[in-house]
Amino acid sequence: SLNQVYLAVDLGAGSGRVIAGEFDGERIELRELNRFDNTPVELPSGWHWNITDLYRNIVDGLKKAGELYSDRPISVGVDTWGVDYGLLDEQGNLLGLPYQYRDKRTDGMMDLADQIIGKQEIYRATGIQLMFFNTIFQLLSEVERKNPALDIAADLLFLPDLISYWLSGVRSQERSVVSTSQLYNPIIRDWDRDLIERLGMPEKLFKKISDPGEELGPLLENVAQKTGLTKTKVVTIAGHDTASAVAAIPSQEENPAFLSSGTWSLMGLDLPRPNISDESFIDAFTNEIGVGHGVRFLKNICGLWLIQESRRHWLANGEDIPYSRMADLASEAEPFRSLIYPDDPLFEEAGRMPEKVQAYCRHTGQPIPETPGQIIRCIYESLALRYSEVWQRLISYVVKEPTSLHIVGGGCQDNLLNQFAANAIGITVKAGPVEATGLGNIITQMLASGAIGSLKEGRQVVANSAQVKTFEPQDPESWKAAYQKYKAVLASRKSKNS
Ligand code: LFR
Repeated sequence: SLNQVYLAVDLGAGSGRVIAGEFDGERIELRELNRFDNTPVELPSGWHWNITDLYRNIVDGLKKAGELYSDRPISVGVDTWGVDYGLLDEQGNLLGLPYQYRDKRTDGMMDLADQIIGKQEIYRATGIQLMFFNTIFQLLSEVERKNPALDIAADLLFLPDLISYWLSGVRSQERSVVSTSQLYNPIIRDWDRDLIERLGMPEKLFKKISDPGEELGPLLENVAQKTGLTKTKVVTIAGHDTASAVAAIPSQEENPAFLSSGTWSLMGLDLPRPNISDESFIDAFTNEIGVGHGVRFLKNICGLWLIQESRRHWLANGEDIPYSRMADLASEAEPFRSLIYPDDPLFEEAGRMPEKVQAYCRHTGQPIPETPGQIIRCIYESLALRYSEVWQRLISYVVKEPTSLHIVGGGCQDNLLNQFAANAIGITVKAGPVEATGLGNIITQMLASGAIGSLKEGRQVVANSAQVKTFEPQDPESWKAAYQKYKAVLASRKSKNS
């Protein structure tokens, strides 16, 4: 019987992993080969990813694959978060450490781009919601400060492209992650040369775009030697992690609704073509590109970032609260005591998250959450209410309201948050798979190898492979009342800020 092995490298903003997927013709069985923290570093130049440490961990994971499977793995694909990139000179030398997207060098850049081009025009060209960290604003800051790296750069590689280059020696710009740059036009299916030129960016950096499922080449000699993976090919997949996660929604519906839950909560619909209108601009919905030009019509919601950062803060102050314990603490706390708007700019930057939550509550005249349990509960409930708010806008774009919401990714292990999401939205939540991104990465490699014939088939394989848990909405009256309270808090924040 069939027994194929594929390898997936999946880097998230909080942690990375290398996994193997064994495909038996029906199901994929996953095996984690290496898991490691991803901790950015602050240098005098700003916040950067520790990219060489990540790379070393990736090679360690591949070594493990070689030990387990010798030269059997067919291919390896790399996905990471979006928007971030490295610049390379002609010889392939990296010109400076890639920046972490929350680095403050983008301050003021959205306003500048607004003056040069206009926000709505940028949206019309790209279909991407304007977020301060998009590549367009990062690069504009480099243009503005006349970073000499731009003069000698021959290539701009997004992080999945960069890792794939280090593994294969082949440089490419893959479409899904390219689409997160906000310099890509999904209608003409190419870079928006007009935007690039008007913003003074070096045009030579924007090359022919590759698609998910293309072969880049064998592993470079040094990697093949170290790992024993002498026959494994590096292929492009949907290098943007969210694109890979959405490829793996375990559904046979045409336009399933999803919430990809990790550092971010990405809520949206899988659509066949972009939906770019004045309305979607005002609602700030994005149109990112997936496998086979599929469109993720979604909005970024500040997701478990608030929880991750709170945990990090408590840990630094000597209190280690594991994620598993957090849900218990939250369940014991009083419901709907205080609420926040999770996407308030106050929470964008790293650091002192519990204090920021308290400050928000103080500012809006609510009881101040004191204990970790109260703070976590406040974050969970507020997130769920924000989900509901975004959902109501989202479904206004489709004729037929989806009958369920698929929550996938690491965050779907959180049963309490899944239940709150079902309650707040009033819809059936289907939670799983946890490793959607890795599975989406692998089924795209299976498309490339010919093991499956379509994305739909791939989703069936995922459905065969994954554990999916269902959550039905409960307690509609309290959640309706809570939603009113949430809206009142938002209004009070607004009036106090203006
Ligand atoms: C999730 C994600 C989001 C993107 C954000 C920044 O990991 O890729 O889709 O908006 O990170 O790149």
